[in-house]
Amino acid sequence: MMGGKNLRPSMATTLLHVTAFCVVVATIIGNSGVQGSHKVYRELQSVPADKVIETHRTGYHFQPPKHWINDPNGPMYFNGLYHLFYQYNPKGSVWGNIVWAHSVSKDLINWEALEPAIEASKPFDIKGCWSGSATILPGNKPFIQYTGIDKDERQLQDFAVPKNLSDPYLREWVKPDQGNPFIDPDPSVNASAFRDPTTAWFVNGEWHTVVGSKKDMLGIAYLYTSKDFKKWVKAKEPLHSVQGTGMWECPDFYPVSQTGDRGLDTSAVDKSVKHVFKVSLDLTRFEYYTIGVYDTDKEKYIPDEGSVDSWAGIRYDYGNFYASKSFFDYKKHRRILWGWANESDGKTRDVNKGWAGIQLIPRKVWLDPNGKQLLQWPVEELETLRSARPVTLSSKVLKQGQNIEVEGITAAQADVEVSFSFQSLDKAEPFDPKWADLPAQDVCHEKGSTVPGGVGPFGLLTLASEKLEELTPVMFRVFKKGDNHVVLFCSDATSSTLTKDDEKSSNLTRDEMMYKPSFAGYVDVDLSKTKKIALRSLIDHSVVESFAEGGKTVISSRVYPTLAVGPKAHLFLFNNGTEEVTVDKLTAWDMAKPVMNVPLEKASINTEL
Ligand code: DQQ
Repeated sequence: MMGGKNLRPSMATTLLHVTAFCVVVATIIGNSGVQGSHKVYRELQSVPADKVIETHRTGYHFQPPKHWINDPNGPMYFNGLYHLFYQYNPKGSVWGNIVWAHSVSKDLINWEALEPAIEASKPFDIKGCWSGSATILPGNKPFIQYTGIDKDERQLQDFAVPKNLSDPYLREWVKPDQGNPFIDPDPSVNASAFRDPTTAWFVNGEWHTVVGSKKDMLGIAYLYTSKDFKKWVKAKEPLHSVQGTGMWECPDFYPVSQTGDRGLDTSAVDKSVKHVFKVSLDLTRFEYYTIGVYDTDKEKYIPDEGSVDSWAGIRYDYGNFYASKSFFDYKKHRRILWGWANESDGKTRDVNKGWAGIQLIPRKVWLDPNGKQLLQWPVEELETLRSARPVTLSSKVLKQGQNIEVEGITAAQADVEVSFSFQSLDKAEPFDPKWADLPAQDVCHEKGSTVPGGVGPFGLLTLASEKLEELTPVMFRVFKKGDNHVVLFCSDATSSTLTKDDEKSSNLTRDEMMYKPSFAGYVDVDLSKTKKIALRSLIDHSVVESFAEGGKTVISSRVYPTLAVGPKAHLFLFNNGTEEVTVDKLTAWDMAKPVMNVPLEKASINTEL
C-alpha cells in the first residue's frame, strides 16, 4: 500500500527546501515588536471598521461581526454549553490589541457572543493576552491557562478562573494577583518565545502542562508539573524537542484510543492508548503531528517509527489551517479539533472589508485503524444546517473532458458528499521520481485540473463561474509508482479569482497581494482493491474545506471569486483523465445560516439553559 508517507522527501532534501522556503516565509510574514508570529501593522491596529463588506463573509463558519480573529483558545464543554474563546482584535482588522473573545453554543454550530473573557489589565499581561487552553479541574472547576505579555515583552504563563461558577455562561473571568504568573520563564528559557500552554493532564500523582518554545532552531515543548495546580516546576527534560524546526507554537498533546472513534480525556493515560503530539510551526505556518507513545516514567514523548517530526511529517490539513486546539467533549465522548483559517486576500482588502479570519468547522478526530494517522470529520451537528431536500445524482459516467453541473443548489453555501469509482488503474500516469523530493503542492501546481491525465484529475469544480473563468477545483489524480499507486488530492486556488494582483509585474507589497496556492496532500489509500474514492467539500463563499476518503487527508482553501459570488456561483463534477470515472453517488445540500455570534441578550437560540 502506498500513500503520502511513502512519498515523504528525505530529511536532507526537505531541509534544503525548507531553508529556502523559510527565507520566503520570513519575508512574507516578517515580525516586528513583540516576538510573535503575526505581522504587525502598528498604524492599522486600532483603525476600526467603518463598514463590513459582506461579499466573502461565510454563511455557516464561525466569525464575529467584524474585525480580526486568530487562534481558537480554551475550547471546552461545561455544564451543558460549549465555550469557544479566540484571539480577537476589538479595534481593527489586522492583528493587535489581542483579547480572549468568548462565545457559547449548545451545538458547536449556533453561537452567541459574550463580552471578552480576558483582556490586558495586569502587570503580567499588560501587553497582550495570547493563546492558551482550558482544563476542567476536579470538582468541575474550569481553569484557563494563557500566555500574558508583560511590559518588557516577556512571555509569561498566567491563569484565569470564573468569577461566579453558578453563572451558566461563565461571563466573567478573574486573573488573581496571587499565583500569577504561574510560570515565569527561568533564565535558561527564551522569554520572547515561550507561549501557548496546553490543557493540563494528571498522571503519576501530578498535573502536567507543556509550553511551546525554541532555542535558536531547536523547537521545544517544555514540560511543567504541579501537585496542586498552583506551584509549577519545570521538568529536567522537555516532553519533546526537534532540532531545526524553530518556534513551536500552540503545541497540543492528547491520548487517542487504538480502537474505535471515541475520544479520551486528556488525563486518560495508560498503556492501551497512543498519543498525538502536534505543533504549529511558525517557520512554515503549517501544523504537523506525530503519533507515538508517552513514556510516563521518563516523562518523554516518543514518536512511533515512521511517524516523522516536523515538515517532513503529516498535517491535520494541507491548506490554510493553523494554531489549532483540541478538547475532549465529555458530552459526546469525542475529541474535537478547532483550527483558524487566515485570509489570503492581502491586508489592504482585510482593512477595507472590515474583518479577517474565520474558525473552520470543528472536526471530530480519532486514530485511523492503520494506527499511522488520524481521521477527521466535521462534527455531526453541522448536518442540522443541511436542507431537507438535497440534490442527488447517481451512476453518472464522466468521460474525459466532461463537466456536469450540479444544479438546484446554492453552490456558494453547500455541503457536498460524492463517491467516485473507475474500472481500472492501468492508465495511471507514472509518478515522476523528481516529485518524491517536492511538496505535494508543487505537483498539484504542475498538474492542475486542466492538464489531462490517465486516472484523474477528477472531482469537483467549486465556487465556479458559469463559464469557468473562476473555479477552485478539488480533485484526485492517481499515479503509478513501482508496483503501487499514489493518490494526489488537490484544492487548487490558482484560478479561484480574476483578481490579478498576485502577478510579478504588480507593484503591491507581498502582504497586499492575493495568495492563490495549489494546496495538496497525498491520500494513504490502496485503490487497487476498491477502485473507489470519496470526497466531502464544505463550500462557504470564501472557504472550501475538503475531506478525502472519510477524512484521511483534509485541505482548506480561502478564495475570493469576483464572478462566482452568491447566486452566481456554480458547482460542477469533472473528469480530465482518459479513464472514465463514475459518480456512484452525489448528495449536495444547501446550508442554512446558523445564529452566528449574536450578543447573548439578543439571541433567541438554544443557549437558554
Ligand atoms: N498567536 C498567538 C500566539 C500564538 C500565535 C498570538 C499563533 O500565542 O503563538 O495572537 O498564531
